[in-house]
Amino acid sequence: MFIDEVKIRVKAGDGGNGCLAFRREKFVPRGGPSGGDGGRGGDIVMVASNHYNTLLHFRFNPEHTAERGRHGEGSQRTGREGKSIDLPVPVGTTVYDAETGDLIHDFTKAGERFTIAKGGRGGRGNQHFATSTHQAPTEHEPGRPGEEKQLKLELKLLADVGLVGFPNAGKSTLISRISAARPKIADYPFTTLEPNLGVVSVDDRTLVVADIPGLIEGAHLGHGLGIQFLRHVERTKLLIHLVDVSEMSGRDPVNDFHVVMEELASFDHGLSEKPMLVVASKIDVAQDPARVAALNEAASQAGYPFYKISSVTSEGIEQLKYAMAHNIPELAEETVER
Ligand SMILES: Nc1nc2c(ncn2[C@@H]2O[C@H](COP(=O)(O)OP(=O)(O)OP(=O)(O)O)[C@@H](O)[C@H]2O)c(=O)[nH]1
Ligand SMILES: [Mg+2]
Repeated sequence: MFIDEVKIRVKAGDGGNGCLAFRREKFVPRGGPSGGDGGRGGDIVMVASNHYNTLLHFRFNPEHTAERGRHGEGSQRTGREGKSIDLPVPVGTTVYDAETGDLIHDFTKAGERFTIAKGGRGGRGNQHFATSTHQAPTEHEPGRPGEEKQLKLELKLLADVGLVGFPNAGKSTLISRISAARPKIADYPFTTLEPNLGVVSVDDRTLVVADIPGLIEGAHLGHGLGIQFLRHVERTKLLIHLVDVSEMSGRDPVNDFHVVMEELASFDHGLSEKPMLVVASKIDVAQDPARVAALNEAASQAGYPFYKISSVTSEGIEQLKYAMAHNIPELAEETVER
Protein backbone atom coordinates (compact mmCIF):
# COMPACT_ATOMS: atom_id res chain seq x y z
CA MET A 1 0.00 0.00 0.00
CA PHE A 2 2.87 2.35 0.70
CA ILE A 3 4.75 1.47 -2.42
CA ASP A 4 4.57 3.40 -5.64
CA GLU A 5 5.53 1.21 -8.57
CA VAL A 6 5.89 1.81 -12.26
CA LYS A 7 7.27 -0.04 -15.29
CA ILE A 8 9.18 1.85 -17.92
CA ARG A 9 11.18 1.09 -21.04
CA VAL A 10 14.45 2.82 -21.81
CA LYS A 11 16.45 2.65 -24.99
CA ALA A 12 19.85 4.29 -25.28
CA GLY A 13 20.91 5.68 -28.66
CA ASP A 14 22.47 3.39 -31.26
CA GLY A 15 25.97 4.20 -32.41
CA GLY A 16 26.35 5.76 -35.85
CA ASN A 17 27.83 3.66 -38.64
CA GLY A 18 31.45 3.95 -39.69
CA CYS A 19 31.90 5.40 -43.16
CA LEU A 20 33.43 3.92 -46.27
CA ALA A 21 35.22 6.66 -48.20
CA PHE A 22 38.45 7.41 -50.08
CA ARG A 23 40.16 10.68 -50.32
CA ARG A 24 39.80 12.19 -53.76
CA GLU A 25 41.53 15.47 -54.16
CA LYS A 26 42.99 17.37 -57.02
CA PHE A 27 46.75 17.11 -57.04
CA VAL A 28 46.82 14.34 -54.43
CA PRO A 29 47.43 11.31 -56.55
CA ARG A 30 46.76 8.46 -54.18
CA GLY A 31 44.24 9.44 -51.54
CA GLY A 32 43.91 6.84 -48.84
CA PRO A 33 40.83 5.57 -47.03
CA SER A 34 39.13 8.41 -45.24
CA GLY A 35 35.83 7.08 -43.83
CA GLY A 36 35.19 8.59 -40.37
CA ASP A 37 33.76 6.81 -37.34
CA GLY A 38 30.14 6.85 -36.29
CA GLY A 39 29.26 8.88 -33.17
CA ARG A 40 28.35 7.24 -29.90
CA GLY A 41 24.65 6.90 -29.09
CA GLY A 42 23.28 8.92 -26.17
CA ASP A 43 23.04 7.36 -22.69
CA ILE A 44 20.03 7.27 -20.44
CA VAL A 45 21.02 8.51 -17.03
CA MET A 46 18.83 8.48 -13.94
CA VAL A 47 19.36 11.34 -11.52
CA ALA A 48 18.02 11.36 -7.97
CA SER A 49 16.13 14.56 -7.31
CA ASN A 50 14.44 16.14 -4.31
CA HIS A 51 11.97 17.83 -6.61
CA TYR A 52 10.01 14.64 -7.13
CA ASN A 53 8.40 12.62 -4.39
CA THR A 54 6.38 10.15 -6.44
CA LEU A 55 6.77 8.17 -9.66
CA LEU A 56 3.68 9.78 -11.11
CA HIS A 57 5.59 11.51 -13.93
CA PHE A 58 6.61 8.10 -15.33
CA ARG A 59 3.06 6.90 -15.39
CA PHE A 60 2.26 9.49 -18.05
CA ASN A 61 5.53 8.92 -19.84
CA PRO A 62 6.78 5.32 -19.64
CA GLU A 63 9.08 5.24 -22.70
CA HIS A 64 12.39 7.05 -23.01
CA THR A 65 14.74 6.90 -25.97
CA ALA A 66 18.06 8.69 -26.31
CA GLU A 67 19.31 10.04 -29.61
CA ARG A 68 21.41 7.89 -31.93
CA GLY A 69 24.93 8.86 -32.95
CA ARG A 70 25.36 10.33 -36.43
CA HIS A 71 27.08 8.26 -39.06
CA GLY A 72 30.70 8.93 -39.86
CA GLU A 73 31.47 10.87 -43.04
CA GLY A 74 34.21 11.14 -45.58
CA SER A 75 37.36 13.22 -44.96
CA GLN A 76 37.75 11.44 -41.63
CA ARG A 77 34.81 13.23 -40.11
CA THR A 78 33.48 11.51 -37.01
CA GLY A 79 29.70 11.55 -36.58
CA ARG A 80 28.27 13.70 -33.81
CA GLU A 81 27.41 11.92 -30.53
CA GLY A 82 23.76 11.34 -29.70
CA LYS A 83 22.41 13.48 -26.85
CA SER A 84 22.07 11.72 -23.50
CA ILE A 85 18.88 12.01 -21.51
CA ASP A 86 18.57 12.63 -17.76
CA LEU A 87 15.58 11.01 -16.11
CA PRO A 88 14.82 12.52 -12.71
CA VAL A 89 13.71 10.05 -10.05
CA PRO A 90 12.80 10.74 -6.43
CA VAL A 91 15.44 10.00 -3.80
CA GLY A 92 14.62 6.54 -2.43
CA THR A 93 13.76 5.02 -5.80
CA THR A 94 14.88 1.44 -6.34
CA VAL A 95 15.37 0.26 -9.90
CA TYR A 96 14.93 -3.37 -10.92
CA ASP A 97 15.28 -5.18 -14.19
CA ALA A 98 11.63 -5.90 -14.95
CA GLU A 99 12.42 -9.16 -16.73
CA THR A 100 14.80 -10.82 -14.27
CA GLY A 101 13.75 -8.97 -11.13
CA ASP A 102 17.42 -8.18 -10.38
CA LEU A 103 18.21 -5.06 -8.39
CA ILE A 104 20.04 -2.58 -10.60
CA HIS A 105 20.37 0.48 -8.41
CA ASP A 106 19.10 2.13 -5.28
CA PHE A 107 19.09 5.95 -5.21
CA THR A 108 19.88 7.23 -1.75
CA LYS A 109 20.93 10.84 -2.10
CA ALA A 110 19.97 13.83 -4.16
CA GLY A 111 22.15 14.50 -7.17
CA GLU A 112 23.25 10.86 -7.49
CA ARG A 113 23.62 9.84 -11.17
CA PHE A 114 23.51 6.36 -12.62
CA THR A 115 23.75 5.39 -16.27
CA ILE A 116 20.91 2.95 -16.69
CA ALA A 117 21.34 2.30 -20.41
CA LYS A 118 24.58 2.92 -22.29
CA GLY A 119 24.59 4.32 -25.79
CA GLY A 120 26.06 2.10 -28.51
CA ARG A 121 29.62 2.68 -29.65
CA GLY A 122 29.98 4.21 -33.10
CA GLY A 123 31.30 1.92 -35.84
CA ARG A 124 34.81 2.50 -37.15
CA GLY A 125 35.23 3.96 -40.59
CA ASN A 126 37.46 2.36 -43.20
CA GLN A 127 40.38 4.67 -42.37
CA HIS A 128 41.19 2.37 -39.43
CA PHE A 129 41.52 -0.75 -41.48
CA ALA A 130 44.45 0.22 -43.66
CA THR A 131 47.67 -1.75 -43.21
CA SER A 132 50.88 -1.82 -45.24
CA THR A 133 49.53 -4.67 -47.34
CA HIS A 134 45.93 -3.62 -47.41
CA GLN A 135 45.87 -0.04 -48.52
CA ALA A 136 42.40 0.34 -49.88
CA PRO A 137 40.24 -1.23 -47.20
CA THR A 138 36.53 -1.37 -47.74
CA GLU A 139 35.78 -2.65 -44.26
CA HIS A 140 33.73 -0.36 -42.06
CA GLU A 141 31.65 -1.21 -39.02
CA PRO A 142 28.02 -0.61 -38.29
CA GLY A 143 27.28 1.21 -35.03
CA ARG A 144 26.47 -0.93 -32.00
CA PRO A 145 22.91 -0.85 -30.74
CA GLY A 146 22.22 1.16 -27.58
CA GLU A 147 21.15 -0.81 -24.51
CA GLU A 148 17.45 -1.38 -24.18
CA LYS A 149 15.84 -2.30 -20.86
CA GLN A 150 12.51 -2.86 -19.27
CA LEU A 151 12.71 -1.46 -15.76
CA LYS A 152 10.57 -1.58 -12.70
CA LEU A 153 10.86 1.42 -10.39
CA GLU A 154 9.74 1.24 -6.81
CA LEU A 155 9.46 3.96 -4.25
CA LYS A 156 8.43 3.68 -0.66
CA LEU A 157 6.16 6.64 -0.31
CA LEU A 158 6.75 8.98 2.55
CA ALA A 159 3.86 11.23 3.26
CA ASP A 160 4.41 14.99 3.02
CA VAL A 161 1.15 15.85 4.73
CA GLY A 162 -0.60 14.00 7.55
CA LEU A 163 -4.32 14.27 8.28
CA VAL A 164 -5.18 14.10 11.95
CA GLY A 165 -8.37 14.58 13.89
CA PHE A 166 -11.20 12.85 15.67
CA PRO A 167 -12.81 9.76 14.18
CA ASN A 168 -15.55 10.75 11.75
CA ALA A 169 -14.07 14.24 11.23
CA GLY A 170 -14.05 13.71 7.46
CA LYS A 171 -10.37 12.84 6.91
CA SER A 172 -10.99 9.99 4.47
CA THR A 173 -13.62 12.02 2.64
CA LEU A 174 -11.11 14.83 2.19
CA ILE A 175 -8.38 12.57 0.81
CA SER A 176 -10.86 11.04 -1.62
CA ARG A 177 -11.75 14.57 -2.76
CA ILE A 178 -8.22 15.74 -3.44
CA SER A 179 -6.55 12.54 -4.69
CA ALA A 180 -7.33 9.32 -6.51
CA ALA A 181 -7.34 7.38 -3.22
CA ARG A 182 -10.68 5.74 -2.47
CA PRO A 183 -10.64 4.83 1.20
CA LYS A 184 -13.69 3.56 2.99
CA ILE A 185 -15.91 6.36 4.24
CA ALA A 186 -18.77 5.86 6.64
CA ASP A 187 -20.85 7.64 9.16
CA TYR A 188 -19.36 5.98 12.19
CA PRO A 189 -16.08 6.37 14.09
CA PHE A 190 -13.06 4.19 13.30
CA THR A 191 -13.94 3.55 9.69
CA THR A 192 -10.27 3.86 8.80
CA LEU A 193 -8.27 1.07 10.41
CA GLU A 194 -5.12 1.34 8.32
CA PRO A 195 -3.47 4.46 6.93
CA ASN A 196 -4.26 5.42 3.32
CA LEU A 197 -2.05 7.45 1.08
CA GLY A 198 -3.18 9.74 -1.67
CA VAL A 199 -1.13 11.62 -4.24
CA VAL A 200 -2.35 15.17 -4.69
CA SER A 201 -1.39 17.36 -7.64
CA VAL A 202 -1.18 21.09 -7.11
CA ASP A 203 -0.22 22.80 -10.38
CA ASP A 204 2.56 20.56 -11.65
CA ARG A 205 3.74 19.49 -8.20
CA THR A 206 2.66 16.42 -6.34
CA LEU A 207 2.41 15.79 -2.65
CA VAL A 208 1.63 12.67 -0.75
CA VAL A 209 -1.08 12.91 1.87
CA ALA A 210 -1.62 10.29 4.57
CA ASP A 211 -5.03 9.63 6.07
CA ILE A 212 -4.74 7.85 9.39
CA PRO A 213 -7.26 6.45 11.88
CA GLY A 214 -8.88 9.01 14.16
CA LEU A 215 -7.67 9.94 17.63
CA ILE A 216 -9.78 10.23 20.76
CA GLU A 217 -9.13 11.41 24.29
CA GLY A 218 -6.70 9.01 25.96
CA ALA A 219 -5.44 7.63 22.64
CA HIS A 220 -1.94 7.72 24.14
CA LEU A 221 -3.22 5.30 26.80
CA GLY A 222 -4.47 3.00 24.07
CA HIS A 223 -8.05 4.26 23.89
CA GLY A 224 -9.74 3.86 20.54
CA LEU A 225 -7.15 2.69 18.05
CA GLY A 226 -4.45 4.44 20.04
CA ILE A 227 -1.69 6.67 18.76
CA GLN A 228 0.36 3.96 17.06
CA PHE A 229 -0.60 5.28 13.63
CA LEU A 230 0.94 8.64 14.38
CA ARG A 231 4.31 7.16 13.45
CA HIS A 232 3.08 7.28 9.84
CA VAL A 233 2.88 11.06 10.04
CA GLU A 234 6.03 11.49 12.11
CA ARG A 235 8.13 12.33 9.06
CA THR A 236 5.59 14.51 7.31
CA LYS A 237 6.36 18.18 6.78
CA LEU A 238 2.89 19.43 7.55
CA LEU A 239 -0.13 18.30 9.54
CA ILE A 240 -3.70 19.07 8.67
CA HIS A 241 -5.86 18.98 11.72
CA LEU A 242 -9.48 18.43 10.76
CA VAL A 243 -12.14 19.45 13.24
CA ASP A 244 -15.80 18.65 12.63
CA VAL A 245 -17.73 21.89 13.19
CA SER A 246 -21.15 20.47 12.34
CA GLU A 247 -23.65 19.81 15.07
CA MET A 248 -23.68 16.14 14.09
CA SER A 249 -20.57 15.38 16.10
CA GLY A 250 -22.40 16.26 19.31
CA ARG A 251 -19.12 17.65 20.69
CA ASP A 252 -17.54 21.05 21.04
CA PRO A 253 -15.03 21.80 18.21
CA VAL A 254 -12.68 23.78 20.45
CA ASN A 255 -12.58 20.94 22.92
CA ASP A 256 -11.93 18.42 20.12
CA PHE A 257 -9.09 20.59 18.92
CA HIS A 258 -7.40 20.63 22.32
CA VAL A 259 -7.91 16.93 22.88
CA VAL A 260 -6.17 16.05 19.64
CA MET A 261 -3.38 18.56 20.35
CA GLU A 262 -2.77 16.86 23.67
CA GLU A 263 -2.64 13.44 22.09
CA LEU A 264 -0.10 14.73 19.57
CA ALA A 265 1.97 16.15 22.41
CA SER A 266 1.86 12.81 24.27
CA PHE A 267 3.14 11.00 21.22
CA ASP A 268 5.86 13.64 20.98
CA HIS A 269 8.46 12.83 18.24
CA GLY A 270 8.23 16.50 17.32
CA LEU A 271 4.61 16.28 16.23
CA SER A 272 3.50 19.24 18.30
CA GLU A 273 6.17 21.45 16.73
CA LYS A 274 5.26 20.59 13.15
CA PRO A 275 3.65 23.21 10.97
CA MET A 276 -0.09 22.70 11.06
CA LEU A 277 -3.18 23.98 9.36
CA VAL A 278 -6.35 23.84 11.40
CA VAL A 279 -9.31 23.03 9.21
CA ALA A 280 -12.99 23.27 10.09
CA SER A 281 -14.70 20.44 8.20
CA LYS A 282 -18.31 19.83 7.13
CA ILE A 283 -18.91 23.56 6.92
CA ASP A 284 -21.93 22.83 4.68
CA VAL A 285 -23.81 21.42 7.63
CA ALA A 286 -22.53 23.74 10.33
CA GLN A 287 -25.55 25.66 11.62
CA ASP A 288 -23.90 27.78 14.26
CA PRO A 289 -21.28 30.30 13.05
CA ALA A 290 -20.20 30.87 16.65
CA ARG A 291 -18.76 27.34 16.83
CA VAL A 292 -16.68 28.00 13.72
CA ALA A 293 -15.55 31.39 15.03
CA ALA A 294 -14.53 29.85 18.35
CA LEU A 295 -12.40 27.25 16.62
CA ASN A 296 -10.84 29.95 14.46
CA GLU A 297 -9.97 31.84 17.63
CA ALA A 298 -8.44 28.77 19.30
CA ALA A 299 -6.34 28.05 16.21
CA SER A 300 -5.08 31.64 15.99
CA GLN A 301 -4.17 31.65 19.66
CA ALA A 302 -2.10 28.56 19.11
CA GLY A 303 -0.51 30.27 16.10
CA TYR A 304 -1.97 28.09 13.33
CA PRO A 305 -3.56 29.21 10.08
CA PHE A 306 -7.26 28.39 9.84
CA TYR A 307 -9.31 27.11 6.89
CA LYS A 308 -12.91 26.05 6.37
CA ILE A 309 -13.93 23.27 4.01
CA SER A 310 -16.74 21.07 2.88
CA SER A 311 -15.78 17.91 1.05
CA VAL A 312 -19.39 17.65 -0.08
CA THR A 313 -19.81 21.04 -1.77
CA SER A 314 -16.04 21.53 -2.41
CA GLU A 315 -16.08 24.84 -0.59
CA GLY A 316 -12.53 25.80 0.43
CA ILE A 317 -10.94 22.66 -1.06
CA GLU A 318 -8.85 24.43 -3.71
CA GLN A 319 -7.62 27.01 -1.20
CA LEU A 320 -6.64 24.21 1.16
CA LYS A 321 -4.71 22.40 -1.58
CA TYR A 322 -2.70 25.54 -2.34
CA ALA A 323 -2.17 26.19 1.34
CA MET A 324 -0.72 22.67 1.66
CA ALA A 325 1.72 23.26 -1.17
CA HIS A 326 2.74 26.66 0.19
CA ASN A 327 3.31 25.37 3.68
CA ILE A 328 5.70 22.64 2.58
CA PRO A 329 9.10 24.35 2.49
CA GLU A 330 10.67 22.80 -0.67
CA LEU A 331 7.49 23.07 -2.67
CA ALA A 332 6.98 26.68 -1.69
CA GLU A 333 10.54 27.51 -2.77
CA GLU A 334 10.06 26.00 -6.18
CA THR A 335 6.85 27.90 -6.72
CA VAL A 336 8.78 31.11 -6.12
CA GLU A 337 11.55 30.14 -8.56
CA ARG A 338 9.15 29.64 -11.44
N1 LIG B 1 -22.05 17.02 5.14
C1 LIG B 1 -20.80 16.62 5.11
N2 LIG B 1 -20.48 15.37 5.51
C2 LIG B 1 -19.19 14.98 5.45
C3 LIG B 1 -18.17 15.85 5.00
N3 LIG B 1 -16.99 15.19 5.08
C4 LIG B 1 -17.28 13.96 5.54
N4 LIG B 1 -18.60 13.82 5.78
C5 LIG B 1 -19.28 12.62 6.31
O1 LIG B 1 -18.73 12.33 7.58
C6 LIG B 1 -18.68 10.94 7.81
C7 LIG B 1 -17.31 10.52 8.23
O2 LIG B 1 -16.41 10.74 7.16
P1 LIG B 1 -15.02 9.98 7.05
O3 LIG B 1 -14.31 10.61 5.92
O4 LIG B 1 -15.20 8.51 7.02
O5 LIG B 1 -14.34 10.41 8.41
P2 LIG B 1 -12.90 10.00 8.98
O6 LIG B 1 -12.35 11.18 9.64
O7 LIG B 1 -12.09 9.37 7.92
O8 LIG B 1 -13.32 8.93 10.06
P3 LIG B 1 -12.48 7.71 10.68
O9 LIG B 1 -11.85 6.98 9.56
O10 LIG B 1 -13.51 6.91 11.37
O11 LIG B 1 -11.51 8.31 11.62
C8 LIG B 1 -19.16 10.30 6.50
O12 LIG B 1 -20.51 9.97 6.65
C9 LIG B 1 -18.98 11.38 5.48
O13 LIG B 1 -19.89 11.27 4.42
C10 LIG B 1 -18.54 17.18 4.59
O14 LIG B 1 -17.74 18.01 4.18
N5 LIG B 1 -19.87 17.50 4.68
MG1 LIG C 1 -11.37 7.55 7.76
